[in-house]
Formats: sequence, structure tokens, C-alpha cells
Amino acid sequence: MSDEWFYETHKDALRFGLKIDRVLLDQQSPYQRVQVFETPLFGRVLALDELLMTSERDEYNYHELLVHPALCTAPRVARVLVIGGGDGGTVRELMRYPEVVQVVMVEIDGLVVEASKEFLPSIGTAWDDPRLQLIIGDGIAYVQEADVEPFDVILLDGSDPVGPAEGLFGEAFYRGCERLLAPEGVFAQQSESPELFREIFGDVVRMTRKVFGNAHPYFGPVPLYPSGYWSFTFASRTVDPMAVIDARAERVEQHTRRWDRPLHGAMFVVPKDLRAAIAE
Ligand code: SPD
Repeated sequence: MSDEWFYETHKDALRFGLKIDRVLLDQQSPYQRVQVFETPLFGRVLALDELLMTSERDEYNYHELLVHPALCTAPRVARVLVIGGGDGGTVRELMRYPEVVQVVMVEIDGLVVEASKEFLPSIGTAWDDPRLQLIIGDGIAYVQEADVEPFDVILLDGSDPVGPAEGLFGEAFYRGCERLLAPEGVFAQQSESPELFREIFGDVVRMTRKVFGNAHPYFGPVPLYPSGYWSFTFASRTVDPMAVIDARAERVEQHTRRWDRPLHGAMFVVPKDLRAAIAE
């Protein structure tokens, strides 16, 4: 029996510990340390630079909440861009929609994709879908330089704003996304814990509001992430996040474990103390 533990540390004041049964991978890529563990509580877990990214046991909380609010409200969803998303969970949820014609996914770290394919096959079940165009490259450069048709939905499935993902939380990145987003398109991203990283959360909402015209944070539990209370941000010039397209939602609800229409409305309620954090 192993007595090894993995610790994620924040602000030099908080530690979240996970008992490890087995280390499956521990390798340095050109960008970050990539680790996969077998754990008793969360199953297999992926960590990047000592930060927990996803687990077999609870990943659906995160991936369903990142994908379905945008996909069930955007008028068109034919072309979708994913920045990050190396474990494949976001692409899996996207491919549930027959209306999706092409998903372009730009992930900076090929090792994350390879590790996920090998060790987390239950998360990335759509790698072989012919609608997927996988680009191993820099998402920031892509949104600023790519000469492509506009996207109907852009999803940022990045890690925390340190190391290679830092620039994904900056205005220049959002401007690039706005450049590639169709006029009636939807942008959505994970926006960190509103409890532990309230400043980052507030900055994301304010910046996306400035760049895309409107921004709506929404919330859900992700037990693997620090504080367990996580936020996402939905931004669009024209799309109302409450205007769910029932026919699409009804179909996808056959597959989801967490997201459905009753939850959708509730997720967008902003608690009183957080309203101040996102004010101008
Ligand atoms: N603190 C963890 C934030 C991780 C966000 N991205 C996770 C990637 C899952 N596809």
C-alpha cells in the first residue's frame, strides 16, 4: 500500500492533498511537468505543473458545464474552436451535437494529448471523430494570426493562469478570439474559483464584457479544484444565455450527467457578494 500523496498548494496558505496509489506518468514537456496518477478517490488524475486538471471521477462536472451552455444557446454551432482541452473531455461533449460540422482544437502541449490518450481513454472518447482538426500549437498565436472562416463558438479550456496558460487570461487573447468569432457567436471559458481567486474571476468577467459586449458568469461544483466551487464565463455580443434552444438541449440531456435545463437557469444566478467582484 502506497503512502504517497500529491499536494496542490495555493497562496502559501492552503494545501489540497490526494492520496496516490500509483504514478503512471511523470514527465517534463517543453512547457510543463505532466503527471498522471492513480488515486483511490478520483480514479486517474492529470496534473500539470503540480496543479490538478482533471480526473476520471469528476471530469463531467467541468466539461459539461463548459460546453453545453454555449452549445445550447448559440444560434449556429457548425464551427467550434477549442483552445487547450488536451485531455479530450471538451471535444467529447462537443461531438454529441450533430449540428457541429468541424471542431478545431489548438493545444500547445502534445504530451498532454498523448498522455491523455494513453492513460485517460474514458475522458477523450472522440479523438477519432473525423470532424476534429487537432493542431498542436500556440492558441494565442492562432487566434491572433489564423486566416480562417469565423467560428460560431469558441471555448477556452485552459489551465490556471500561470506558466504556458498565463496569456490566455489577457486582453490580447480575448481580442484575438473576438476577431475569429461570428457576430452571433458565443465565447465561453473556465474562470477559476470565485472564492479563492476572486480577483482573477472578476478580471475575466470585466475583460470579456469589454471585448465581447456582454459577459455572464456561471457557477458549479468541481470537487477536484481548489475550494470545489468553480466559475465559467459566457460572453457574446448578441446571444442571451437564458435563451436555451429546447430541441438541442432535450437531445443532449439524454447523455449528460450534470447539466440540464433546470440546472442551467440556476447556474447563472450570481451570489450577492460576487456581484461586487464583477462590477465595472
Ligand atoms: N485549477 C484547475 C483549472 C483547470 C481548468 N482546466 C482543466 C482542463 C480540463 N479539460
